[in-house]
Amino acid sequence: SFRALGARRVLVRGGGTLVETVVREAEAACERHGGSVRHQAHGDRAPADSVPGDGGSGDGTPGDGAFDLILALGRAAAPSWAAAGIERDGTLGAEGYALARRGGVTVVLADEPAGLLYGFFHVVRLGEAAFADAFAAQRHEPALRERMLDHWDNVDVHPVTRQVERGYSGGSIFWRDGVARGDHDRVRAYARLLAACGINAVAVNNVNVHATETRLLTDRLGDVAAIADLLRPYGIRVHLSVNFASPVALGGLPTADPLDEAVRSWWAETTRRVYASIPDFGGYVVKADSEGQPGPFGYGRSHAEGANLLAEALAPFGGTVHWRAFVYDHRQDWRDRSTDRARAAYDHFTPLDGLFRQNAVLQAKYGPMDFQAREPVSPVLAAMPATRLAVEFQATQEYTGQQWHVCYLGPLWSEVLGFRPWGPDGRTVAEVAAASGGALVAVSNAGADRFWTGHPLAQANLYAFGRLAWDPRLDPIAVLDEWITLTFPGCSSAQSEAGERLRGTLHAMMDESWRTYEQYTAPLGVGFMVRPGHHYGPDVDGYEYTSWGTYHFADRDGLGVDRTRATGTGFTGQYPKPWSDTYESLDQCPDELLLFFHHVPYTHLLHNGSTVIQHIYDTHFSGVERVARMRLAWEQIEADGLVDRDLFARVRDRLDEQLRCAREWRDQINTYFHRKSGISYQRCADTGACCAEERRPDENGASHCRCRCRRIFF
Ligand code: BDP
Repeated sequence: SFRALGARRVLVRGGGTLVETVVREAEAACERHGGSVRHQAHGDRAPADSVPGDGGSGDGTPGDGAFDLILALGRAAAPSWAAAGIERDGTLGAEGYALARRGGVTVVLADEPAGLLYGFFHVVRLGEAAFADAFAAQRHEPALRERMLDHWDNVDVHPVTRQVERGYSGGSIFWRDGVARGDHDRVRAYARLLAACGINAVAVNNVNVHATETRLLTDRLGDVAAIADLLRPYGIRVHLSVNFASPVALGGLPTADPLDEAVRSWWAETTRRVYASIPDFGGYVVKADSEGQPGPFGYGRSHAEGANLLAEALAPFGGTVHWRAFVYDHRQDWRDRSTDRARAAYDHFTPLDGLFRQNAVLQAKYGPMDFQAREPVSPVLAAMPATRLAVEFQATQEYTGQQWHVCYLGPLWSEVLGFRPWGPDGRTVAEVAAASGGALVAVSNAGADRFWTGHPLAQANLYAFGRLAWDPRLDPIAVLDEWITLTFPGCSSAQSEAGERLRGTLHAMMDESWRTYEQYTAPLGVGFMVRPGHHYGPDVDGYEYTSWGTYHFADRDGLGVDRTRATGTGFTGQYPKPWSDTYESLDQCPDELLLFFHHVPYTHLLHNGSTVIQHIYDTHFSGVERVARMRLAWEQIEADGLVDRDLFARVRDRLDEQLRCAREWRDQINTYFHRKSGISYQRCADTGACCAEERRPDENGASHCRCRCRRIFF
């Protein structure tokens, strides 16, 4: 929901589609409450009575003016700069804005329309605080110029992956049963939601491009253009996932070889037609030579040659190709430990650094495997200095509870974005992506569901993704707090105890929910102990003897994947120092990634003082306890009546399922490793109690056993 601006008097200066959006949004936010919006579409100056300062002391400082909020664009903003006390030094960029409050007037200034829109949403975020005390000018510009959501939506209902591949939000916003859904209000509302989060690009179809989806590029292009028309007023550009073999599938050519002249002309002409109907089309997304999708390898060509083919077609129109780095052999032999899926993206792509065209962006998942709850950061992101890079997250919770489990991913993403591959003095991943001219991308978690995301609390992931893409340095818990305030008006309207209780409950449930999920699922970074196919719930050996390259190698003596240079797959060597050495070293490797990098005995001692086996037992007990506490906490806020009844019930039902599923994880994982290792669960030597139940938090938020065994819990 958007907090109303109350009975404000708003002036919007400037013209064009996005400014009209600001006018409409401002009207919706304040008119209902007796406020008013005045729009001056043309001209450099406002009438004297409407400019702060003009109605004031006459010395150029803002007077009380006729408006509470002025949003002014470009030349039309000129009178407001000085009046608001904002230095006009340099430009604000395509999406930036300046914001100040002085003399009782809040002013948003931008050089370009998108900046005005984002500035407006900033005011909405601030709520009453935007109109309280004066504050000095602030400038805001996004760190990443492209902040994109990829929808894995099918147009047809696919026999296996259904309407939305890995979709947990009740169908697609755009498509239903083979045709465009045509629900324009819904798409418009979605655009508004995304713009308010800071997102400016959307790919509207699945990266696995099936038959009907392939045709979106040509005879079904009208459907895409219709979506583009609805997203455009909110500053969002449409992108399309395309099938690399389109020249064959659609053009009737005998080949899709990227070096073939006829293929190049086909892409050039097809792309020209796309731009004829969607002039601000963003570009293509391509999954090639991956999990059965066609690609340049089929023609003996490199991925740079493949990406450049499409980049060349898009270049005249300012479009970009997002080329996914998710390329690996999904038909491996599990007995052959010399192949390692984690190595694949680096091995394929780093030799191509510098060979991609300027409008090609290499899009790499944040980890080397596949969106697990815990993975090291992909080494590709530190090894392609001459390539534009996009970091890909998964807002849809394929491996993190499928929107049945509360799992706030802000802290995970923030860790990835803040990771420094070259050590404490080097750049962060976010800085690398930004400096390369790259992007931040997430697989969308939104759908036709009335709460957008199936689990209402999963909306926080959508919001956090947009906010962190705008500013990766934001504290994810502060971002969550923003989302809580915007989403549950009861938290802010009531300075009441009940409002504070609700806010506290949501934080208690969500702040640590990613770590809680990690606790009761696959341990210490090993990943993938999920049921094959749909990936929900535990199956320790589900993928162990398959061809997917996702193994834990547990036997009677120990578990984990040896990825060291000394004795393993050599994956640690793909990192620069210091991390290549840190991960290589059994002593230095962080506990949470131990089993990703090392095969160790069950009795291996962790830095936290526990053995691997005891840690597995303890975290699984404690993870379930935490979910039980979440469930209880939610139940307790019902009586306050600050949460919509349907929303309350939806969350409660999902917490029931989360608790059931967490117990299932605990019981299967703990039983499995008890049987494999033959080592029993250690009760506390002093009290005989279960340590997991006997915790005492220290000042760092870690919990210690009350007794002298000094076990630490996360
Ligand atoms: C995996 C998903 C699969 C996607 C693939 C991808 O299981 O559905 O197609 O990633 O990213 O996580 O292409």
